[in-house]
Amino acid sequence: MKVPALKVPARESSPHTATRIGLWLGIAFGLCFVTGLLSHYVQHPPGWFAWPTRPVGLYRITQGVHVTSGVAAIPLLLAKLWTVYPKLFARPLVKSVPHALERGSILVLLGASFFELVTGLFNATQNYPWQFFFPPAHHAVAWIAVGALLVHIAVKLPLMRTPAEEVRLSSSHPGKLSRRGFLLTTGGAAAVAVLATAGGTVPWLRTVSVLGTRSAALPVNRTAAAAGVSTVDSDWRLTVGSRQFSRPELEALPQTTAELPIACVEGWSASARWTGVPVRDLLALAGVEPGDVRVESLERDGLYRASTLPAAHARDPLTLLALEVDGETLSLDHGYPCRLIAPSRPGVTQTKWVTRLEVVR
Ligand SMILES: Nc1nc2c(c(=O)[nH]1)N[C@H]1C(S)=C(S)[C@@H](COP(=O)(O)O)O[C@H]1N2
Ligand SMILES: [Mo]
Repeated sequence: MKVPALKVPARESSPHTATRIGLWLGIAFGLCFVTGLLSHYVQHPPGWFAWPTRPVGLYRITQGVHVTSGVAAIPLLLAKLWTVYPKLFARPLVKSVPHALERGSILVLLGASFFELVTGLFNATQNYPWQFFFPPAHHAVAWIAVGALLVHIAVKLPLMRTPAEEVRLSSSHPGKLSRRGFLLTTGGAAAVAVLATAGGTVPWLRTVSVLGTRSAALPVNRTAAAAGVSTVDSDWRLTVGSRQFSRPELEALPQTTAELPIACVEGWSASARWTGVPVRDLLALAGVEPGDVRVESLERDGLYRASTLPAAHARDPLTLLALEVDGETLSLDHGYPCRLIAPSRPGVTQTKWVTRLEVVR
């Protein structure tokens, strides 16, 4: 349909602004989706997936991008909605098949996007109302959102190439929002999002440092008390294959010290200087060939009581069974008597209170 171009008053939000925001939103969604998928595959690696052990802060970077792009997408999505909302209620509701597709895709896209951004935000603020349900749901709905986004873009692409149409749609906005007012709205929403993730959460949560909190100390994710590891018996031993090591025996082995981050999936990360025995040395001492290594903790039944170290990480000389952090014996909360710390791994897999290493494959 050919529509004559209309003059857009200078104060009105221009199609240029709407397209710009759409583009930024697309970039934020793209970054968030790709880094989210990476995080999913790192935690549940399919056979074809290999995650490098270097740089040591790789997961810290990808997950930081994931959480930041997700938080940034919230005000961008609201801004995008603001620029197009009259269209959402335009009649007739359905004009043609492509039009119905476009409307349907927008509805799905909006629902899925809000679900992702809101549940993600809750998770980033260390709220766990979805303890068991969150990761698979967040992952599945991401695919739905991306599917709807692709349909939306495919249907919209011919339209985007017709400036007249864009101008007509945009100039029908009744709000007569100035560019300045619009930017203020977007900025205000961004500030709210940032406050909700960082400042707003700190007073509610005693035990953890959250996204945006620049605390020098290393946060504790799950305390020993919460994990039910209140004391460690003096007869504690680390079992590696058929060998057993007491803590003094581990201390007597050659130690490696490395600066490595803990990068929690929820977005916070902190670097520390860890000292301990490389896992590959322990496997060698026990006479077992390195492979994927199951790491078990003293914890009875927590979600993260055990993890599996991929073979590449098990072989890496910086993958440690740490005994000390920043020159001090590990505290019980940080995983005493020993905890796993490996380069470029999600925090959930940095198992604390380790009791057994077993090559599983
Ligand atoms: N056994 C055990 N280890 C665990 C966890 C857990 O719940 N149980 N939480 C993990 C998570 S989610 C993170 S982010 C890191 C945090 O380590 P920290 O508490 O020493 O900072 O520990 C990991 N190790
Ligand atoms: Mo975590």
